[in-house]
Amino acid sequence: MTSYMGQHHFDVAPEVKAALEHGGAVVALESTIITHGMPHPQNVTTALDVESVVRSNGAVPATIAVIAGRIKVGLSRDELEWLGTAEDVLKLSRSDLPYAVSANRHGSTTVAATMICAHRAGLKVFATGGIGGVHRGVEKTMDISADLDELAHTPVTVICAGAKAILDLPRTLEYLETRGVPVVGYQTNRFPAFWSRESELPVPIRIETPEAVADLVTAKQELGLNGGILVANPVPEEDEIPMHEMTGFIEGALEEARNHHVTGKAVTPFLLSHILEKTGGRSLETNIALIKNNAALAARIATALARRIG
Ligand code: PSU
Ligand code: MN
Repeated sequence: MTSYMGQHHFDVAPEVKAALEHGGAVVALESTIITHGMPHPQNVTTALDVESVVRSNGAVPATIAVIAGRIKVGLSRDELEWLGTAEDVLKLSRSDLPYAVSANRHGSTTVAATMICAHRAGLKVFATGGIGGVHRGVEKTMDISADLDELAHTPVTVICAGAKAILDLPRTLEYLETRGVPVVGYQTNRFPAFWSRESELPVPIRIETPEAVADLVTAKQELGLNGGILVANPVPEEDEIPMHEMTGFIEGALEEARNHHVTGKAVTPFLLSHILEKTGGRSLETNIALIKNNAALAARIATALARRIG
């Protein structure tokens, strides 16, 4: 395999290494969703199911996390299960990653940190649930997820179900446009809102097939334009919670967060678990369904890309 910066901090799983060496399709998966996004045991079963969805769509999964300061690209089943209940696991974004490495800490990687590690190891496609974005009330808090700047910098294609509807979606899209990130609606004209298939926002680019997404990735690279691409893939119809049903839950969660003075990194996990409780678990079912749906599409895009590169 080609060498890359900071390589001695990485442990790439043998199966992932072999796939990369043969120009095979690999899909990166994040781990914050396991440690901070879902309760146990659904976090572990979902992580394992998502890996099998990637496999059944022709690619090798590589879940990324930091264990005792080592950046793991591809977790074993034991590591994944351990992560599902482990304590003292930091939520790592770009700003936290070097500390977790230097201090031999455990950490789960957000979209931003997963993109960095994936890119270093040579992975080009990454599936997640929903990216972080511009938070509502940004005029007061300045809370903008580092996921957005990472998309501007790092050449990885991220497949998501849009941004979580707890965010300020119009500002999230504006920010991505400013930072030069192509935002693709996969078979949709509207930016999906995570639990719901549609927001009222038009999506800048509509693409119909994994091959056409691979064409876009290739053209961006050929033009020497840095940074990633965001592919927004709506949750399947039978699993969605329509926006008008979500609005009340979202507003309730935001108010609770304000009452509890929740700030910084804790905001997203707090809102997700509050919504899970108030929807009686329905939001979790939707979350699980959309991640699997994204994993399948990511594997098909990775396969289309591998065919032309490999
Ligand atoms: N999507 C989910 N659940 C999650 C996240 C995304 O379905 O837990 C995580 C991702 O790791 C994302 C992070 O990068 O939330 C964003 O956190 P913040 O808003 O603090 O940047
Ligand atoms: Mn934040």
